[in-house]
Amino acid sequence: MIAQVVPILLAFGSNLGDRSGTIAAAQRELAASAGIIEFSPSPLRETIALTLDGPDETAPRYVNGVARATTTLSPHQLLDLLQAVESTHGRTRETRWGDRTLDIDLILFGGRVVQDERLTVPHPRAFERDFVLAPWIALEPDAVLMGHGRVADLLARVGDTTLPLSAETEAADAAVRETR
Ligand code: A4P
Ligand code: MG
Repeated sequence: MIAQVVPILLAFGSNLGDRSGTIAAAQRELAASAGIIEFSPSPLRETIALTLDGPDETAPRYVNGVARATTTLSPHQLLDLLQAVESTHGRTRETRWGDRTLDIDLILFGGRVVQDERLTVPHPRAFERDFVLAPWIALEPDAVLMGHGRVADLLARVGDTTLPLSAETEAADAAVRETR
């Protein structure tokens, strides 16, 4: 049987350590993984931490990006792979929406709807998050989020507070990289 190749959208976030280096390494690992065929990452953006109490300017800023890919994996096999890559990069889970070295979310899995105790796809909060929508539109200007419409319209509605990576961000991440 020939495995079906499904287009997916992944979202990456990091606000601890070498944020941009961690995301780039995770993307290289995923692109080279069995069951991942094509892989195209978006530019990265610097974003204000969204916590359970709302945006927190005092929390470490995130670096966020998305990637388009195609896969022959099932949604749950893909989630296992994403969580394995998160673990490789020191992801721990203490607080929901807490600071993290690496978070990888599955935003879309073809046109599939998945709803069980481990996985909700399409990602239920992507439509209201500038840190997902802004890098996505940079990669795919005509993107549509299943169930919510054009990404450009969604981003206009929520407002874009994301920034391009600054020289300071790149320098701070590089400084962490050198201490490894
Ligand atoms: N899970 C269910 N559906 C999915 C999916 N579509 N993709 C389950 C990935 N995982 C999914 O996730 C908790 C559980 O969600 C997983 O075990 C998986 O089975 P987690 O990564 O352990 O915890 P989390 O990320 O803290 O929780 P949650 O609710 O997924 O958080 P979000 O919605 O991902 O938000 N601020 C900025 N600026 N940038 C960010 O990237 N990210 C978050 C996390 C909060 N604030 C942020 C950012
Ligand atoms: Mg997550």
